[in-house]
Amino acid sequence: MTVLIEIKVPDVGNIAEIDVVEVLIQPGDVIALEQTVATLETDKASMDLPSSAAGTVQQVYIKPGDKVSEGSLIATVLANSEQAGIEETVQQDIAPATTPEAEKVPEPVSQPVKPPPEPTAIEPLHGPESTTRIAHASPAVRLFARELGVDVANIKTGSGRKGRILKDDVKNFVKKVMSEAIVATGTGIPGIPAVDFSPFGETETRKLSKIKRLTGQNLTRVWLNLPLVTYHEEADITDLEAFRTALNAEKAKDELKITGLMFIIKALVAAMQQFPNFNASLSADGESLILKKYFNIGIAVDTPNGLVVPVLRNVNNKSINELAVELAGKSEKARLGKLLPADMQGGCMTISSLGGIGGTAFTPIVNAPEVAILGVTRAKMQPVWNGKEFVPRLMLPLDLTYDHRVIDGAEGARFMATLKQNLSDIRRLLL
Ligand code: CAO
Repeated sequence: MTVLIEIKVPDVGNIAEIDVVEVLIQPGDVIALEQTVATLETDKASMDLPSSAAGTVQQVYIKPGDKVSEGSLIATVLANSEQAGIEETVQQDIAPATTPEAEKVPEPVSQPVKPPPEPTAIEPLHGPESTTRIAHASPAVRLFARELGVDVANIKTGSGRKGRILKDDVKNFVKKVMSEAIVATGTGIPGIPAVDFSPFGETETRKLSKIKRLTGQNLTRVWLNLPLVTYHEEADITDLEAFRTALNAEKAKDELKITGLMFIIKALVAAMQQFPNFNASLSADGESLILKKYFNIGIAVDTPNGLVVPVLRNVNNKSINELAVELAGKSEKARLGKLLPADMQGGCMTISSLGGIGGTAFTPIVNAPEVAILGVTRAKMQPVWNGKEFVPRLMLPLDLTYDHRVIDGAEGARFMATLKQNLSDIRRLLL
């Protein structure tokens, strides 16, 4: 015996209007029990509406774009009562279909539509774009996406009808993310995409030196891990320069000349002695500060193969002349590529001096686990107001970059004020 079954919108909670996104059946279709007949969507969820009977579709009452609510008639299905697995009882409270086609068939019988699976809540959306965007995807596709850890809201366009997201779109999204991850820096930050420069002109590709590659990795790691602040200051080194020139004038022609850097090293160590936080490293867990009782200074040296940082040890116990000889030896070794790993270990703070080249200021990157680095650029004569008049003074620009987890802004400023005083009046180094 055949019966006419009405498929209606089941209880979906107190939702007044549900959008019909897709209708998947038409009159004459033979459908199976639980087969999806339509996809409905609220502003929070998307759901597939399953058929409550197997049989032949007689009439479809909805089209995409319609608004329906609980109890709305979706379709009628002519079913064999055994096939449909239902009791042949007519439900009085359900209005029969009134179309001529419906009138031709035996008395309509209905059965409460089996509720569809729990509506799939749209996952928390990520990114500025996705917060206002509702992804159109069936629960099956959403489930598939969830199994792969994909938030469908992050898939911008689907290849289905009206931009509907299909399984293939999820697969393609995963492929894209995976390929981007390969070029990423390892921090979840997308890498810089490869660019074909050939349309713009001739190019030549040169392999980076090992030093450059390793330095690059280290600098990137520091840049991404440390909250860095750079503070700029100027020291009046007019008197220091006069003293240095006089000292060098006393030296024999073949004797090693002293550059201002040796005084900067000494003045820096004196400031570190006064501010122990600068002679420290943060423990790996970030819970404690390891304070050092020795004063080793790394000096950034420019070599044909890239930047290296030999370390001058126990600077507090060495004279300016001794430091000059040691740095000359180590920078020569560095330029010849003959530094040993031990020559570059154990630094407490680093100086990067570009003064021999030029510059007015720059922002050096801390050589972690050290907590600060001092940058130096070219000293120049400037008019300085002494309270009565402008006088020409030799001013040295200094740049201090520090790890803000360890050094507070005020502490950084005080440290630099002390360094400035030490350089402006080197008699202070005797104190
Ligand atoms: N202001 C004015 N003149 C300066 C100066 C400054 N701040 N610093 C150096 N000079 C002068 C020196 O007095 C010297 O002058 P003379 O030729 O008249 O004697 C000349 O510049 C060259 O000095 P130098 O650079 O050879 O010597 P130094 O002791 O100052 O520096 C070293 C030694 C090894 C630090 C340096 O040679 C070097 O490699 N610097 C580059 C460091 C670098 O690349 N840092 C960048 C790292 S961050 O990416």
